[in-house]
Amino acid sequence: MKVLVTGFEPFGGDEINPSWEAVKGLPERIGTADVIKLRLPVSFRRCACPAIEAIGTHRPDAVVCVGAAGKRLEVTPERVAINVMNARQPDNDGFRPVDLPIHDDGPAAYVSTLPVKEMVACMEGAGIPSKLSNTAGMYVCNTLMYRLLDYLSRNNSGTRAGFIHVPKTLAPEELTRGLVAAIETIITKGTED
Ligand code: PCA
Repeated sequence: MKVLVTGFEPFGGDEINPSWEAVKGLPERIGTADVIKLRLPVSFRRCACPAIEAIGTHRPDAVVCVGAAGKRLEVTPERVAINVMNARQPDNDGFRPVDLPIHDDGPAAYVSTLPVKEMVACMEGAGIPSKLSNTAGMYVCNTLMYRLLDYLSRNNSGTRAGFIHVPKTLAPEELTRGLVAAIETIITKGTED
């Protein structure tokens, strides 16, 4: 089994992005799965391309994308991505979309194909504050989740995918522990029904 895990480069003038710090700290293997790590640009237009390329190269069983959510206090698996781009601040390419669709002919939303509720329970069990989130926002993280689920559904792929937002309030080691717990759940539990 293989799991592709992505984090983001810094944005908004920050020196680091806790999502990449957390992903970087993951072991090369979790349970029976090989872990492939990838750092993505904070760019509406470019964020999904390296991930889609890595899916083609590695054929992972699951893709777990991770991003930072400044105002949150828990590690939050996302339930859904919506077909909207709306930004208060420009991305790292200087692009600031307002109320634009991600895909003109795409569905309004895609639901995570990861077992999000079990992931929350497992992280809580590991002592990491966690909560299910019903919105991934309308910035680059939502676009990445939408684009990947769109790509996987259009290609009839059995690969499961979803997104986890991490807070800035927890140490990177704690975030990494949370991700390990979430990935263990994905490996053992399969898709939420
Ligand atoms: N967080 C942003 C984009 C990159 C990141 O780490 C977001 O929530 O959309």
